[in-house]
Formats: sequence, structure tokens, C-alpha cells
Amino acid sequence: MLNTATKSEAPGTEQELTDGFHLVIDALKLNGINTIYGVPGIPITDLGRMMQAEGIRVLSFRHEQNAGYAASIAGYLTKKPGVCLTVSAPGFLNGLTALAHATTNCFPMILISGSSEREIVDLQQGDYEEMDQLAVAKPLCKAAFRVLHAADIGIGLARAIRAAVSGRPGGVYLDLPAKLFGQVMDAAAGAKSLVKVIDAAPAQIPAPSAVKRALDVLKAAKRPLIILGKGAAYAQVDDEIRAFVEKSGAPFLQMSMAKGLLPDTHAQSAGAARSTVLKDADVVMLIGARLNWLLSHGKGKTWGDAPKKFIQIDIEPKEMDSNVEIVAPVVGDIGSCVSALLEGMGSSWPAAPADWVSTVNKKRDDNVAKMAPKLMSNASPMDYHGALGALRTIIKERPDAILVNEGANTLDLARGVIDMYKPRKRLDVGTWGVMGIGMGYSIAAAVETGKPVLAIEGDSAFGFSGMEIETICRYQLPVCIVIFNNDGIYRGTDVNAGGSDPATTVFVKGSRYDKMMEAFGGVGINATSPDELKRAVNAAMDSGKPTLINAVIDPAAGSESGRIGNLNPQSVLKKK
Ligand SMILES: Cc1ncc(C[n+]2csc(CCOP(=O)(O)OP(=O)(O)O)c2C)c(N)n1
Ligand SMILES: [Mg+2]
Repeated sequence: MLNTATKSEAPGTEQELTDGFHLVIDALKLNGINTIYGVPGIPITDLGRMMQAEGIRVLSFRHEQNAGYAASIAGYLTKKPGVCLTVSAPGFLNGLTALAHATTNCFPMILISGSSEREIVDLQQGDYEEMDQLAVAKPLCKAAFRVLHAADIGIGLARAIRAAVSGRPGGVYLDLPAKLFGQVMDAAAGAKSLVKVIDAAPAQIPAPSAVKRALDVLKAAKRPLIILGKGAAYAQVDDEIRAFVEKSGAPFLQMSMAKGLLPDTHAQSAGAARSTVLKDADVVMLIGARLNWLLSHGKGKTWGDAPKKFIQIDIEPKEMDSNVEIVAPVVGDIGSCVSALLEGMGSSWPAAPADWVSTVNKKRDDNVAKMAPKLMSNASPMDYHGALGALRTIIKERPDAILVNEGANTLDLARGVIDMYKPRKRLDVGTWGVMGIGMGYSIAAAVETGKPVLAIEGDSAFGFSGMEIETICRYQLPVCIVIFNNDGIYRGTDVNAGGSDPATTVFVKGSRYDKMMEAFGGVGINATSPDELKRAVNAAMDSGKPTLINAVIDPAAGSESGRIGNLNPQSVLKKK
């Protein structure tokens, strides 16, 4: 039912009217966008109220950055653009980090911000929250649009949706000036101006010659390796990907957020033999994974001296040859590409070379065996492995739960230790290694999937979005947050070499984050051993009550920057 109002034009005549507020709402609903993440204020407070009245779910956050991260991951999980709604200038800027993050990570998202009066902004006359938001947003997203006339709202939203989800997905900015909302137009003309986007992300079929070239290279491999990225997880063609990987027989690696696309415990998984397969493989097929810093750009020490041929499957043609030569580029959407590859393999595809497979499997099994005793550690205060050993069992027993993870040691070690069993269940810091996604991701994951969420958070990482625990309690979401509290960033033991202030990486010692949760009516627990931790998480997951567990970790247990300390620049001067 479209929104209308009646207005008497002249005695005896009545005209059905609509306005900008209602056209925005009708356009969103027409395109199946039923959930909005945002923070209210001028000029969008009433818009939020009217959205609620019209049956759209509006989740109101404490800071726009967290609402933005929520929208970004909603886009990843649903393949529909996640929408974040903010006020002008400062609210817009707070949401912008998440929009840039969505673009970098290829998540479809639309940031809709109210903005101030164009006439005053453009003459720089000092309007309330004055800023040329469109210009600021442009370099940080895939596309940016502004709507000035109510009659263009339908087209504006249609363009934003298409830009966000088609081709390589990303962030889109939609600028809605305050005056637009009150603009009135004839209701029938308004209804006609709306656009339902048909086939928003059209299939992109790969060229048959590209598919053949890729299969020829793969077939000739002596030491093949398949790397699955989060683009492969995003595609939601899990069965086809599994069939392709299994038919190839090749060892596979899954990038952080692709973990679980195939179970990490799969016979072909080389997750625990990563350094061996990267060094020794002779043919590497990338599926929805980019050769960026996370894969050491496809060259250097990590990749060893053995010559390599890369096959890459990606929807973005410009991705090819971005770091090293790609001998067999396959451009298209992952679903179409993987189906074409599978078909092209036919019925007599040879098994992967047995000596390579057994070498990789042996290395993997040795490494898994080496780690096993560490995961049994019952030390108190806990070390990372002891605490993660307990959480690993919980995910094994509850494979449908969604795991959100951020921190340095807390991230890198959890990624290695906790096996994932189902696709799109692991949500983490992504391409930038950004801190602050934790609570926004947890909220959106719970809202979009209805599944329980376990957020494993470094104490520093948690601080970036911690106030949203009030939001979690307000909406009564099934989120259990475990804070790995080691008194600081990387470690809680640093000392200031030059004065009496605390070192830059340490926090108040012995903090009790669990008490924060109690302030909002949630469950707060202090856990000092893996057994206590396991009991508390299981209780939270069973009850579905918002819970925060302060897991006390040995402040000396972590290492600088987790697993990526090598990226820190070094001073040429000796340390005093
Ligand atoms: C937005 C942002 N700011 C700063 C950083 C730098 N940084 C990387 S990890 C980290 C926090 C690590 O500490 P914690 O979350 O407590 O994890 P721990 O290693 O102690 O387990 C910070 C601040 C970042 N990645 N992103
Ligand atoms: Mg810490």
C-alpha cells in the first residue's frame, strides 16, 4: 500500500498527495529493503519514525560507525545492500568509515545521509552541519548520488541499489537534502516514479575459451592449490564450489571469512599446512580471493622459489595481473564461473597427484598434532590457546552459531584454532584489519540470520564499539561477547620508557568489562579458567540472553601485533 495524503485544492476538488519522506519509504519497501541501521537526528528523525510505522525495522545505534558496519555485513550476509541512515556532516562522517570499509571488502551497502540546504552549503554560508557530503563521499565509495526532487527518489534509489550489488559489490552513498523530505507531489505520479530493480546483479558468464584455458593449466599441475576468498563465500553457491574442489582433488586454503565454505576439517583442507602449500604449489587457483597483502601479493619469501602459475576467478577484470601475472584469468560471477569449470572437467578428470596430496596432508596432520596439547591448557590466568581450546569445542558443537572476531592476538590465534563448519559463519576484520566491527557485526548477524552470535573480542578491539552493548540489550539480541582481557593492546605488560604515564599499549589492569553489561540488564560473567569460560558461553548460547564474559588472559601471553608484527617499521636507531 503506497503512502498518500489528501489535500483540498479548491472547494469541491481533492488531490491525493505524497511527499519525500513517504516516497523514500515506498521505494525501499518496493525493493525489499526492510531493515535500516542508523542513528536519528535532524533531518532524518521523522523518517525513522515513519519507517517504523510502515513496518520497516529500524535499529537505532549509539554511534553511526557501528550502524555502518552493521549495514556492511548485512549486505555480505544477504546479497542485498545493507542500509545505514545518518544525519548530516558529523553523522555522515561517522558512517563514512564503514562505507569505505564496505567498498574495500566488496560488501554491498548504501549509506543514506540527510544533508543541509544546498544553497547555503554551496555558498559556504555556515549552515547547520554544513558540508558538501557528496564530494567528500565520492572517492571513498563505488558510486555517489544526490536527489534534489521528490520525483527522482525512485530513480535515485534504483541507481544506488544497482551500483551496490552489480559487478563487484561495494559501498554507495545517497545524499538526501533536508528539503527533499517535505517536498509534495501528486500521489499517483509519485507511485509511478518508483522503480523496482529487476535483476540487480545480473549473471556474468565467463568466456568458454577462458574456462578451457584455466582447466588446461589446472590439469597440468603437479602441485595444485585452490584458495577460496570471501568473494566465494559471498556468492552463495556453496554446493557448486564444494563439488568443484572435491572433483579437482587439490588441497585448498580458505581465507579468513571463507573458512567453513568447506568444513575446515575436510580431507583436502590445507589450513594447517599454509606455509608449505604457498611455498611449494606450482599452480594456484584463486576463487574470489585477491592477491593483496593478506596473500603477500603473490610473491616474495612466503611464496618460495618454485615457479608458479596463477589462475584467477573474479568478477572484476581489473583485478587480473594486479600483483603478478595471471596466466588464466576467468572473469565472471563466481557461480557462473564455477559451474562452467565443473562442467568443463567432464567425467574423467584425473585425481590430484598423490605424492603432493600426501605430503600436504602429513604436514597438516603434524601441525594439528603439535597444537593439540596447547589447546588443553587449563592455566589460570588463561593463555590464548587454553581459552580458545574451550571456544573451539563450542563452535564444533554449535556449527550454526555466527562467530564475530577482532583483535590482534585474539584474532590471529582464534582464526587458526577455531574450525568452522558452515559457510558465512565467520565474520571478522576483513581486508583492512580494522578494529571496531565487533558489536555492529554482531547486531546485524543476529538480526539478519536469527542465529546465536559469539563475539570473540580483544579488550582493545571491543572498546571501539563497546557502547553498543546497550543496543544489544535494548533489542534483546542473542549475542554472547567474550572479551580476551589481557590488560591492553597485544600485551598488558608494556612500560613507558620516558615518564610516569602508562605505556601507550596498556589499559587499566584487572578491568571488569562484565560489569558494563550489568548496567544495561545483560548478563555479566568473570571467567578465570577455560572450564568457567566454557560453562558461561554454553549458558549464554542456551539462554539467548545478551551476555558479556570477561575472560582473564595472562597479560604477558600475547605478541606484538599478533601474527603480523613483521609489518611494523623499524627504527634505525638502537633502542636505549
Ligand atoms: C581502526 C583501527 N585502529 C587501530 C588499529 C591498530 N590495532 C590493530 S590490533 C589493535 C588492538 C589489539 O589489541 P586487542 O584487541 O586487545 O587484542 P590482543 O592482541 O591484546 O589480543 C589495534 C589498536 C586498527 N587495526 N584499526
Ligand atoms: Mg588485548
